[in-house]
Amino acid sequence: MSSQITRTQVAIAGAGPAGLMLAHLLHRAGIESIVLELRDREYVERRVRAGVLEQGTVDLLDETGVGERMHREGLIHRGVALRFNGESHRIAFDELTGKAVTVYGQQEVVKDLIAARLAYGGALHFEAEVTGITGLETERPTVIYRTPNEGEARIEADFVAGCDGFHGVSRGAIPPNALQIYEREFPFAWLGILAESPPVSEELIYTNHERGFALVSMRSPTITRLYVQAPADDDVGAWSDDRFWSELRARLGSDEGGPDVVEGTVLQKGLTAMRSFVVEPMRYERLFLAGDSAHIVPPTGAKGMNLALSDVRALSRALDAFYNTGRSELLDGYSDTCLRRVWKTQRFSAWMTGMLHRFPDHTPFERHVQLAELDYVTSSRAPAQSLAENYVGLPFS
Ligand code: FAS
Ligand code: PHB
Repeated sequence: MSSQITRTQVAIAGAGPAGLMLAHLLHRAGIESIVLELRDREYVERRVRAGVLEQGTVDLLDETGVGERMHREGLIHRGVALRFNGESHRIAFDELTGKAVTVYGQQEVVKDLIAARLAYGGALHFEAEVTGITGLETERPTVIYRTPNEGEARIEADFVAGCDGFHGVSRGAIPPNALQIYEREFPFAWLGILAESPPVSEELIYTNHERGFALVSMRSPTITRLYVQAPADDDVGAWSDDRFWSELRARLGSDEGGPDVVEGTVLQKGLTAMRSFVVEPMRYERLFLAGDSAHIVPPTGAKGMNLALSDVRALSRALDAFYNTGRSELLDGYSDTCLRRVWKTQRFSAWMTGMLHRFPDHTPFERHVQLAELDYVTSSRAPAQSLAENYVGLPFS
């Protein structure tokens, strides 16, 4: 069992969007880092998750030289539709904000970042499970990890970035009395499929139907990404392909003149829990949390990945200032800077989730208020513009 010690400037736990983008940004600032990823490359490149990139995310990929395939294969969307009471209502992003979003799967962003990292020989270790982080109160914290071939090994670094997601270990390395956790569980989940079939519509449709929420999205002109609201404790095995297609058609009103659905081969099916979670602060001594290790939003606002990337954009700037000018104010302000955006994103995601889903404990009064909210948002410019400016992405601080 070797216990080699490697030294670097920044040790990064996790090779999801946050960890990979952070490593990429640090490399461009001349800062050395090592990325440790639990899974193998194929797993992380095939993991189907988010699909919508804010304008700021598109700009970040462009500015850092990893946006070429996104522009070639991504789909620019200038609006979404909200559907309720049997009618669809378009929210025109371009008219209301002058911006758009780009539909490009998270796994594609991950592939592009991995390719860039490997192209310049950046340290990126797959099947490297971080098992512990020690010495956070010292100037040389240590990340302990293990790989199938080498066994246990250690990395000593100036700083550690916890980009290992909600189920990672970095958040747990912080003493519980140093953290405040805020969370909310929603009483439902999303049952999502990826299918080989033409998109139901050119733009996304968020539907609030008596039977429940549904969302039609896509990944390409031949691959759709579709979701229906399901009970929080539901079992994916209870959803045959036929049951999913039938439920989606019912919620879209396909047989009553609503959007039609072309069924296809289901490539992936999964249940995503709906929760809001925030940990404060996002820093403990030499450890900085970024992305899902620090916060989770319900995916109704299409924010999870975008928020992760805005965290590491702030963290990379703070580390750049520290290493290249000796100033640590941005590092000291990292948590507050990120949390301002995190809480505004939590607000928007909770609002979208509350407006679009059927809540089992809603009274008839609350149901009427919910439908009135949808009516107001789709018939008045002010609330429509508020939705649009949040959906395309608030400006970075
Ligand atoms: P990630 O979870 O993406 O990455 C963390 C990485 O750390 C993973 O690769 C993991 O393998 C690794 N890791 C974990 N423990 C480790 C350890 N001990 N050692 C080393 N590595 C470790 N967002 C949306 O906007 N829209 C969606 O539709 C959507 N769907 C989702 C579906 C699911 C099932 C999940 C879980 C999330 C979904 N999200 C969605 C949110 C998602 O996109 C996240 O916001 C995004 O992946 C956040 O990126 P990271 O912070 O990098 O975390
Ligand atoms: C997706 O395409 O996966 C997607 C789009 C919008 C959301 C959530 C997920 O709000």
